[in-house]
Amino acid sequence: MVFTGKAKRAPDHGRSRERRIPEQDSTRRRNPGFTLIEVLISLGIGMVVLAALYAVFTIQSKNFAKQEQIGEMQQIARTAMDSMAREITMAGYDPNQTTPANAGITAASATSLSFTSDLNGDSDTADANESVTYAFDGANYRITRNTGGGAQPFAENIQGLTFTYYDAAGAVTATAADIRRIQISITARTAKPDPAYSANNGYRTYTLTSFVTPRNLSM
Ligand SMILES: [Ca+2]
Repeated sequence: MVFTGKAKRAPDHGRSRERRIPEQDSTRRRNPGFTLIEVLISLGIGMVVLAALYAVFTIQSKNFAKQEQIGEMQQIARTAMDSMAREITMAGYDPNQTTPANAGITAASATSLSFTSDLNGDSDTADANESVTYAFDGANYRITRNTGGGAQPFAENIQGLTFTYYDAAGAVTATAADIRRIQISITARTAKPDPAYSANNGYRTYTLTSFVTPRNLSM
């Protein structure tokens, strides 16, 4: 009987525990989720974070586009300078001295240079690329190259091209026959204006200067 009595009490303890669980559930029901204000605040914070991320992305995107434009501009200037300097170095090349082609500089101004060479050594300057004119086309922002078939675009997005000529004594000269050394100055500009850049109507520029001494001109 004693055992039975204890046995009856044990289930009682079990019931009292079972009663606590529903009490805990009812406590949870008092906080069923987020209130409207909490949701609105969370959304507001989310929007602020998104706006900040978008701002950072926009700045980086603009910066990348700017760097890309600057890189392209510098590349154009360097390529144009390399190519021009290499060809101008050949001005006056006249290998057949028995019957010379009389190659040399034929016209020289601040924005244009014409020269001849006898590249194939047949005593004339009438073959391909033997008579060349480089000129600045300011209206179209480009350098043109003319080998007899008309001026062709040589480099685009160019804001300036300046030739300066020096004689054997190192003095500036305008006489074609006296020219021994040529200074080439190319100013390239970005393909598109940047609204964030106030100078020069938004076009950034890059200037390259190089000296060429065509050794055949002294002969
Ligand atoms: Ca020739």
